[in-house]
Amino acid sequence: MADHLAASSAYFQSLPQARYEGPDSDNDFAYRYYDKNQMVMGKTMEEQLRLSVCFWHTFCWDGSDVFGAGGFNRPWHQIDDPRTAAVAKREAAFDLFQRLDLPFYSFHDVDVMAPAETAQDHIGHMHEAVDHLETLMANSGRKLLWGTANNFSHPRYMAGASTNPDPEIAAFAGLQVREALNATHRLGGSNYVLWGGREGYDTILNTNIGQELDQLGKFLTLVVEHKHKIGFTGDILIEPKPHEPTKHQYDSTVQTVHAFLQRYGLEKEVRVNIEANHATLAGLSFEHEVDMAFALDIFGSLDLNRGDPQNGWDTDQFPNDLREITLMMKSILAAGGMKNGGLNFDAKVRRQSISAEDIAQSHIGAVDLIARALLNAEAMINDGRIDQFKRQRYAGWDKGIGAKMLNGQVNLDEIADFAVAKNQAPAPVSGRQEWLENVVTQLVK
Ligand code: XUL
Ligand code: CO
Repeated sequence: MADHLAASSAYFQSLPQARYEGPDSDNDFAYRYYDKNQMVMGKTMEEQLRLSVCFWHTFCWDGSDVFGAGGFNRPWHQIDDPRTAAVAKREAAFDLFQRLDLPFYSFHDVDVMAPAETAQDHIGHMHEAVDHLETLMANSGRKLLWGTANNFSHPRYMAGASTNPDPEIAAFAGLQVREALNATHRLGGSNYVLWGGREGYDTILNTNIGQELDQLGKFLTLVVEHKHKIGFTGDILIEPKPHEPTKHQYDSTVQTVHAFLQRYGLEKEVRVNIEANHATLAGLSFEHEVDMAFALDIFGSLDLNRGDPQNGWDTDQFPNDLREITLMMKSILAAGGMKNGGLNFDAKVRRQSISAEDIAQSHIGAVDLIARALLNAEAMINDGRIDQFKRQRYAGWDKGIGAKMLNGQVNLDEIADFAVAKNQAPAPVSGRQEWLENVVTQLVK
């Protein structure tokens, strides 16, 4: 065991410190574009991007999939005593955060603590973990982007957490959320996330949908009340996903989440954490979900992992599509930038990428991609052609009959009378999609 402990602390030590070396660097561990101090639209890159490493894929996953065992053999997984193993994992994690020099991290309760079956043990092990995290954060200067409770992995949640037919299971979920929210508050987290992995159904034959929606709405109301009770000033975020592991998940898209929040009077209290691959699974683009969240004023934060175009499941891959991420970054910059949110890598290396170097290089490559996307987005805003075209396209609504319609100053008869008085068919105008796509191609570098 002493060997595994020593190996855990040494696991990332062979990796050099990642730092900015510019586009001409030939160092695989250097940033070519992410210069954390470079100013972009009034903030440093570090402040604009608020990049975050996740605990679960990076330090908890052992490489297993539904067909086979894991081959990562991380040393902290070889330690027999679960509480010592949790200490070793947390220490290795903070070593990596510093080697990558990324400012934030994110966790589920069960990622950072020793496993617990009973409520008492859950509380005890979680407090032990939070004490340690507090020290590690103070010593390293790293910050918490968000915390969450894993209310989907344990078999007790197979029929849901707050949407479970058994209220005692919902109460256990309540315990986990209270502890995770208290921990997030204590650690100065910017957000608290709820992803309802089992809050849906596998078949309607055994599911009372109306009842489950009310349970979910009530549970979320209690979470919001608790946030105010303890004085947590970060945002509560729901992470939409249409399905997987359930056949259907209630929080399926940004728009369905918004409608749900409105139904339970929570639309001013809860925002969304949008994940790229979840948008793909819903048959939507990442930019669509981001723009929709801004349009509905519920944008919160982002999980940046992509899917695979040939696979219909959540592959959680690091982003590599510069065009897609540029358009997404442009929406964020245009809306005034991140507030409490950030860019979280809810992403994992492939099962064959078994080394510490793979973990480092997956992050370094994705960070550089995002930095390039940020610079492209700035160029796109300064270029102005796309925004100018969009403004021009809707200019008719600023005056005359358009403004009256929007402001509710005319009824349907008056609109119809206006059309009759005009006495001519309105002329169609080109939407210029190809030209707009050409502009994007010119600016994505
Ligand atoms: C699952 C997923 C989760 C959430 C946090 O698809 O994205 O990891 O981000 O529970
Ligand atoms: Co996610």
